[in-house]
Amino acid sequence: MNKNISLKLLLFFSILVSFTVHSKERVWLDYDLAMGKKLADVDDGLALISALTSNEIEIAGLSFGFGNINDLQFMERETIKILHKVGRSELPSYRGAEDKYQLGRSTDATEAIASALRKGPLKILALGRMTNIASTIILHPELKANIQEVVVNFGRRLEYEVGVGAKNMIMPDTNVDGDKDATKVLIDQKIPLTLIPTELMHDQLMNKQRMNVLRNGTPIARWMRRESLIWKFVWRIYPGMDGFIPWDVFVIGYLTDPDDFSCLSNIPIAIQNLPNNTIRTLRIRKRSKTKDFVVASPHLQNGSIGKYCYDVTDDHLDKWVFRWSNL
Ligand SMILES: [Ca+2]
Repeated sequence: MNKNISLKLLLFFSILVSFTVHSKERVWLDYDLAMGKKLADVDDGLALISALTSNEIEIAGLSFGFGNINDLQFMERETIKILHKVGRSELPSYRGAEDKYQLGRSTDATEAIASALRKGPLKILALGRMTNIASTIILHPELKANIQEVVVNFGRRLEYEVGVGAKNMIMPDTNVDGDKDATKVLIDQKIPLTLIPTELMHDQLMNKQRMNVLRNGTPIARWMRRESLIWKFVWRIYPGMDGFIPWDVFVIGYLTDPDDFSCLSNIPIAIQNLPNNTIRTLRIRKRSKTKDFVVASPHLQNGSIGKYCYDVTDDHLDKWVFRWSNL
């Protein structure tokens, strides 16, 4: 090859590499990992694996706290197991709040998030209760400006709500209900929230067909399927569907495949007390007549301004299943 052409090619590839590196999103991941515990939701596990193996994301740090389960020692152990499986053992993970009464208290998680915020603007994917993020804001209010966006799996429209299945069952937003005060801190402090609600993913199920793709995949894919089988069975019993919604995975997808998402930008978000139409779950036997919901609507007079994503392309979950099957 002529020297001139090689030099030009070299220049082209260095620009390409530098563009790729700089276009990566700097992201903090806070979660409530329960994958591996019997009869517990597996979505945080699937989401964590997805984030750790996505080229589009630069993980600035990991933290966890109570939520799906309250056993933080278990979460620590399972995080280490997952990091090892996907070849990211170098990443530390930090322990956060053990319950909602620790809101405002300093933990390893709050200090690690603060330290990442001091280094520059950061997007936070908050997959569990808002406690760790809210506590960081309470303890280090001067760092608020560096929170570019907090992407969460909760919220609904003020005017109507979309449920799951043929009976349109309305799921409770456990990430809000589990620590309402922490959610309120984020809204009161006008943190830019992006809501990834049930409306967007209500028909995207990890069904038999998708589970079969994992069965024919790599050892990691087969392990992910094995870990998810009991949870799929739980959904078969109640709410009686072939498959489960892998909620938190869509929060990761919002960053890795933004073009798949349809969202309303600059929309007011607030907490409102509305008639309670959510389904009963194993944890919630008694249901109050009204309930606080995080709602988005152009008709809200006050609240913080954020984003409400209401739809995702039909093949979005298939993309994830394909990626997982090749891990
Ligand atoms: Ca979660």
